[in-house]
Amino acid sequence: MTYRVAVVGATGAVGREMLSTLEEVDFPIKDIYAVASRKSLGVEVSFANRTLRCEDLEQFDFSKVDIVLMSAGGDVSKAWSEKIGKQGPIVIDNSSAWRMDPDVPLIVPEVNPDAVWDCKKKNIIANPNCSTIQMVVALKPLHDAARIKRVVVSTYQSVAGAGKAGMDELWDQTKAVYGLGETEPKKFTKPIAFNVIPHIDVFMDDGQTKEEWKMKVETKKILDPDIEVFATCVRVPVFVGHSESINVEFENPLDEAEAREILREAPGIAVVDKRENGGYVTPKECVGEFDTFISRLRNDPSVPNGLAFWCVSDNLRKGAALNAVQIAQLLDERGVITPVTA
Ligand code: 11C
Repeated sequence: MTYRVAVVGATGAVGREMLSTLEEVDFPIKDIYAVASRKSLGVEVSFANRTLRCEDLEQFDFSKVDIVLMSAGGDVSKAWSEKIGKQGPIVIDNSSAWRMDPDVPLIVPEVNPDAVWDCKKKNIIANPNCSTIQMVVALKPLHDAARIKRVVVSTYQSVAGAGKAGMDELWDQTKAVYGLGETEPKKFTKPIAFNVIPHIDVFMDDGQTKEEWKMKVETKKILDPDIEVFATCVRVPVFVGHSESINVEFENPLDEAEAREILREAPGIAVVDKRENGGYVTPKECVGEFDTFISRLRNDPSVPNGLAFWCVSDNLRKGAALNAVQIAQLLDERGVITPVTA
């Protein structure tokens, strides 16, 4: 079985990662199309050893594809995903537009693959927020073992989460320290170079930010509505790779040694936890990797059945493009779509 795939938002950081990840995992592709807004018409992007010319989203005939990987932002997705789904293909959308829609499954393949069948109502599957994805990959096997009651998480999120503009701003402000480049914050609210900013996405009425809210509601939808999550999300001057300090309170006892063994066996996870200088993973080392890395595992004796760990992942890969491509692989493995070209 081979599929006709369109990547919408193909010129963006995640769109390009989607194309390279499709190639890397050797997704069975019959035809591939790069689609973008009119201003990117004709822009060339690479796929395997080919060059694709971007086609105009407004003019593209979506009835000729089976799967659409969409990374064009929430507004474009709101305007287009449902219309595209009605033309036949399944849209795997990377924005927050559809995540909490009860008729749209929110999927991390290691955690809730069976939800894939729920995509038929709108032909849309939502890709979760990057900071949620890496956390639930780590929480799922632990929840199966000892039932999680509550999670307290603090994030250290890279500027790649804010797109190319975020990466450019860190680069420019860093150069400005040496007298080159701009210092003025544009994408972020305060200088990001040599600083940390405890604010991602908009503020909500209760004082939490939307990024913090997303970690809570998305974890409930993907993993278990009974799990309580409290998040503090922070932007740090790292180009790519989100890190998280996660504290978990379980219903039942789970020793750190048991947890380590469970995580070692779990899909999509690599445990690097040596309790010596450098025996842990930092975001720099996870760039380009597919796994979510777990380090610094230890019992947390300050609460009953507490466990703490450090969790790092490439936010453009597992946090976005790779998870979307793994959802496409799930559609293939489970036979959810039958391509016309089969
Ligand atoms: C960030 N997590 O690091 C965000 C980026 O809801 O898909 C992704 C936002 C989203 O800024």
